[in-house]
Amino acid sequence: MVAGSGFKLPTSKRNEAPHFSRNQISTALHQMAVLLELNDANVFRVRSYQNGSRLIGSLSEDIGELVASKGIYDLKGVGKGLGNAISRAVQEGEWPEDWHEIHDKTPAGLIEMLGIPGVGPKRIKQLHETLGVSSVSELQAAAIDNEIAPLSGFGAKSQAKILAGIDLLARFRARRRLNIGLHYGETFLELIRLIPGVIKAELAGSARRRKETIGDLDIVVALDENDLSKVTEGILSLPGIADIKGAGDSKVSVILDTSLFDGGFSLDHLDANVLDAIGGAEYEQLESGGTIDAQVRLVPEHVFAFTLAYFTGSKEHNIRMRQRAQEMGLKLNEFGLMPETTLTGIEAAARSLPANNELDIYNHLGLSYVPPELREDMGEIEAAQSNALPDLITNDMMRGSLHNHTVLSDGEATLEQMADAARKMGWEWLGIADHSPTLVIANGASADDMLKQGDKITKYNQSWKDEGTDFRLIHGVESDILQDGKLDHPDEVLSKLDYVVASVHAMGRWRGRDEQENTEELMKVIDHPATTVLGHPTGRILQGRDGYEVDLHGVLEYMSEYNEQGILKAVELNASPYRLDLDWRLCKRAKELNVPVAINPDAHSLPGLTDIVYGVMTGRKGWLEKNDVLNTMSYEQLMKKLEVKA
Ligand code: DGT
Ligand code: CA
Ligand code: ZN
Repeated sequence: MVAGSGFKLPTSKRNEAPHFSRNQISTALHQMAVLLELNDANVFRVRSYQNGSRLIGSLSEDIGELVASKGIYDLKGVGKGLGNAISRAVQEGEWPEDWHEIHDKTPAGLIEMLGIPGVGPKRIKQLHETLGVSSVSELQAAAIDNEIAPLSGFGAKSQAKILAGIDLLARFRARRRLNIGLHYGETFLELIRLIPGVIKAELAGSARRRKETIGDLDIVVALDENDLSKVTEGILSLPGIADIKGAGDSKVSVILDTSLFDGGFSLDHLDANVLDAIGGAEYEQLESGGTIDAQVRLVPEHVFAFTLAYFTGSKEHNIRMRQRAQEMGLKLNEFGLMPETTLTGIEAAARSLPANNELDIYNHLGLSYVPPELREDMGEIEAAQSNALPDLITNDMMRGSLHNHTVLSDGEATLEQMADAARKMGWEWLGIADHSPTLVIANGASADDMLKQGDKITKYNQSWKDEGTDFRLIHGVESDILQDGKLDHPDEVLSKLDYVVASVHAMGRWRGRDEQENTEELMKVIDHPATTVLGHPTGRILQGRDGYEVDLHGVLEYMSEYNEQGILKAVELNASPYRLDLDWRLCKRAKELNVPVAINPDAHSLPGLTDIVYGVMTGRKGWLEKNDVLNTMSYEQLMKKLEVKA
């Protein structure tokens, strides 16, 4: 079980004061405030815990010193009683008896209900008292039976919102987006690597394979067997562990929460449209209270490569690998690659062929090394047999990107700031494609303003050329796809631009239609002479909403005909970790069809540009090589390609 399966008062892992960190105290106070509210406590009391939590959470001083100096009593709103409780917790590691009581008596289901976006303690208390619901599933049943709408202060709208919130919570709990999973995984991994006795440690599982969403984290650690208990203890005392699910000889299972991160958790940059699609501010609340499971496997160094390969998966890839081993009279598992033996587990491993790294394992099986991203049984085994694996793109091959926004539409940074940031990333060119007028919510720019932006770009490019600076801006637009596959802006305006990213934004219309209608309309868009790039082709928001129905195979085939004639029709791989659209499974298809892929961060801010890394990860997963993507081209090469229009 993840997120919000109940509150717990922390127990001290130290022999001396301070027994708890600033974060732990702040969290305990916050949780107490919630429990008090659920239990009908006096509002002033609730507020003092809330205040205390906020004040302590934002302290710059050390909590131990603040308690020792009695400064804790000077914090505004922290009364004597609360000050005493905090002091005792920090100095002696003990919590007040009534804090324990309230934790014990509050049903875990009510706390679980707090995880539903938009449902606070007050409403939960009311729902619990009037309808007797004590869990998320009971609440869901009540909403479906229309029992919530008639309650005072609720209504049909609130009821629908509760159902939507339950749905969001369920999706959020099941899997987490790649960027979030990696944030937890890499932070935890770095801490594990610092533990004395750890020889090496790597991320495995779907995170290492760069899947678009992650179920749980898998980490493999190599150690000397004599250090096993020391390392296990070291892992269990790391920050960020909300709960320990198990700790055996070779495996530690924990639940991580956001206290893993120094300075807390923030969603940083997020385009408003995307945020809206994943639940708005309530989504942010979900993430900051989120958790993720992590499995850490502890193995002797000579077994490490086998365990890493096994837990990297995928399961489908492993099955193929095991079959291949069998055909060679060998047995492959997480402990080794052995001639058939009756021994099992780690004992059998003593008979294993040696492997210092995964390359050795692949070579034993007559295969070339398969990069983790490709291990999905999507043809990689066959390719590894005949030395035909792709030479995958890397971050440092990227020379620019085409789809980015400025303050002219809904971006946060100016043209100058975006150009500057792109140059600092080592890029040679940057494409600016602000929104078109129909997209009012994204402050779409008028033709006039956009053409003025173009004049500015021409001027900057000239001055960079004059001073010998190897950087250029490229001027495009993100044109909304309108009714009947028409583009936003008159043709004569579009023809003045270097390129056009054509994107679906009116998702309602597209999601209300069938696959064939949508596919045909996209083909019309492709036919438009101005269309250069098909933006976020399905409109999906990972963990937010499904894309509209469309036959992308058909669309890609259609695009390939244009490319065959030398007319560029590229497909976007939107690099935002919320989209990763074109899906990696279809990147491979685009490559086979010679449809160029444009990896686009769709940046709405300076940090947004760095999302390119998720596009590169996904592109690698989709088998993309240097010549398959536009981002690896020089400015001159790209401009030459953009000049040819139908
Ligand atoms: P996830 O966590 O759902 O995002 O996906 P994975 O791929 O991380 O899957 P997970 O965590 O269940 O297991 C990690 C790897 O362990 C998986 O990719 C392959 C390996 N593995 C797990 N169970 C099996 C199994 O039953 N058979 C085989 N061959 N491999 C398995
Ligand atoms: Ca996993
Ligand atoms: Zn955009």
